[in-house]
Amino acid sequence: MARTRAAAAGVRGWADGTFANPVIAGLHPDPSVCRVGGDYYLACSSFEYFPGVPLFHSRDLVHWEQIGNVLDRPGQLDLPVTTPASAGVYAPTLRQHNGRFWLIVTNVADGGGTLICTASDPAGPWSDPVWVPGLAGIDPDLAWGDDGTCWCTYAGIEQVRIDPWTGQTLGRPRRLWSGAPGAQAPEAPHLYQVGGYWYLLIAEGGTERGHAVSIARATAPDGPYEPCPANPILTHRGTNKPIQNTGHADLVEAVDGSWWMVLLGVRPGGGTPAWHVLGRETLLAPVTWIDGWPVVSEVAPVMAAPSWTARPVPVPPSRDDFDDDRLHPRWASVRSRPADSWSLAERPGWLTLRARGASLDAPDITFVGRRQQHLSCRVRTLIDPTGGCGGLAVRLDERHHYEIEAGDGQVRVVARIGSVLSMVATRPVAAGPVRLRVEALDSSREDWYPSKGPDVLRFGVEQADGRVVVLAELDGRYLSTEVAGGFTGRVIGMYAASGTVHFDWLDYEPREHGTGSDRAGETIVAP
Ligand code: 6LW
Repeated sequence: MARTRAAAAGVRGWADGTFANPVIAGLHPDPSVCRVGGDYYLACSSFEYFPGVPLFHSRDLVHWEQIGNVLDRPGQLDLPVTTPASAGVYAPTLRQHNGRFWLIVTNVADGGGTLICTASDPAGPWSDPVWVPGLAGIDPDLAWGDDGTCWCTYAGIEQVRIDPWTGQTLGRPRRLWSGAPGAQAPEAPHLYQVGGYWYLLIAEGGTERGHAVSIARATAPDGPYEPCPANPILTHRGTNKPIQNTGHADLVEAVDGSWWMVLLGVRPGGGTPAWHVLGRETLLAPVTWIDGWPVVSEVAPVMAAPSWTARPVPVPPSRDDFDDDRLHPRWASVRSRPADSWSLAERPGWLTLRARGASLDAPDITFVGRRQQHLSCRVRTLIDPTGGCGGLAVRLDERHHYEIEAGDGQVRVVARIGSVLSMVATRPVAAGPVRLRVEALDSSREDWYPSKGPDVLRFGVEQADGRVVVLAELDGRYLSTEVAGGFTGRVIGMYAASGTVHFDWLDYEPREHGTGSDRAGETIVAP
C-alpha cells in the first residue's frame, strides 16, 4: 500500500505516511525524473518562458526544490518574438549516464529544434546545446543499451540511433509502436531496461481529458514491442476524480527498489466543461510490478492507505525582497530577459524593470513572474512607478491577461480577453510607491451550478491606513487553458509597460478556499 511503501522508499510526506498531489504544483508539465544514489532530479517544460526547463531536486520524491533551470543563458535559449505562446521549450527527458547528466528537449520556435545539454552537476552549469538536426519529432527520449548504443525515441512513436555528443542521428528512424489502434497523439515515450525487458512507456489520447499512459515491452530496445494487455495502465478519462488529464509519465526506481511514476495532471474547477487555471502540474504515484508489467496506484489529491482525504499542501508564505544579487530560479520572463531590461543593482534592494513592449499584449513585454501554484492565493507587491508605469499581472498569454497597473497618478485594472480589451476600473493615487495586490479565490466551496467559473481574481490597492480598496473582481475562467488554448497555465508577475519601475518586494501567499475568511482584519472598500 502507498503508506507502507512510501515510508520504505524514503518517500516522506505527512507524518502518517500520506503525501499530497500535486507534488510540484502549477505550470510544471511533462515531468522527467532520474535518480542518482539518494537524490532525485526532475525537469519539466517551460514553453515561451525564459529561463527554460526548470530543474528540481528531491530526497524523497514528494518535496521538490527548484535548484536551477537547464537553459538559463541567452546563448542556450533564444526565443524570438515570433515564438507563439505555448510554443518554445517542451517535453524534456532527463537521464544520468556514465556520471553525466543528459537532457534532451525540443525548442519549438524559429531557429529551434531538438537539442541536448549535459552537466556534471544538475544544478548547473549546463553545456551549450548540441543540436539534433536529423530529428523531426517532439518529446525526445534518450536511453543507452548494454553495448553503449544511444537510442533516441520520440513522438509517433519512432526511434533512431544517435551520437548524443554530436547530435548526429545514425541510420534511419523506425516506427516502434503507435499505442492503442485509433488513439490520437502517441507521444511522450520513455524507454527503460528492467529485468530482461525493454519497456516503452508512452502517453496517448491527447493532453486533454482523454489523456492516458500505456506501455509495451520487448527483449531489445528497437523492438518488436508487445503492448501490455492492461493498457492504458493509467487514465482518469470519464471519471469524476478531482485530478484530470493524467498522462505524460516517467518512471523511477527508488533507493529501496520500489518504483514510482511522475506524471502530469490538472485540477479543473467550476461548472461544465470545467476550467483548469494553473496549467498541467506534476504528480506522483506508486507503481508495483505484476507479471512483468507495471501497475500504477491511483493518483489522488492525497495518497494514503487505506483511504484518501483531501488536505492542502503546506507551503509557507514566501516573500522575495530582491535583496540578493541574483534572481531565484523560479522567476520567469516572457521569451527573453535582456540584461538592459532588469536589474537588482540599479536600486539596491529593489527589482528594477525597464519597459520594452508597451503592454502585456506585446511579445516582448518586460515581465518577471512566478507560476500560480495554489487555487487560492494572494500576491502583493510594492511598486514605485515614479519613472514610468507597470504593475502586477496574471498572465495566461498575450491574449488572456488581467493586470493592476500603477503610473501617472492612477491605479487601473485592465482585462484582455481574446480580442476584447477593457479598462475595468481606475482610481487616483498619491505619488510614490503603491502596494498592489491580486487574490485568486477558488470557487470550489461555493454552490455548484452549470456555468459557474473556477475562481475569481480580485484586484486591489492597499492604503497606508491598512484598508484595501478593491478595484475589480473578475471571472477567472477567461485565464484558463480551456479558454486560452495551449499548454500553459497562469503566471503572476511584475511588469513594466513604460519607462522604468521598481519593485521592493513580492509576497506570494497560499490561502484557504472561500471568499469570506480572507477578508478578516481588513476593510474592503468597493470600487
Ligand atoms: C508535449 C506532449 C504533451 O510535447 O504536451 O502531454 C506537449 N503531453 O507530450 C506539450 O507539453
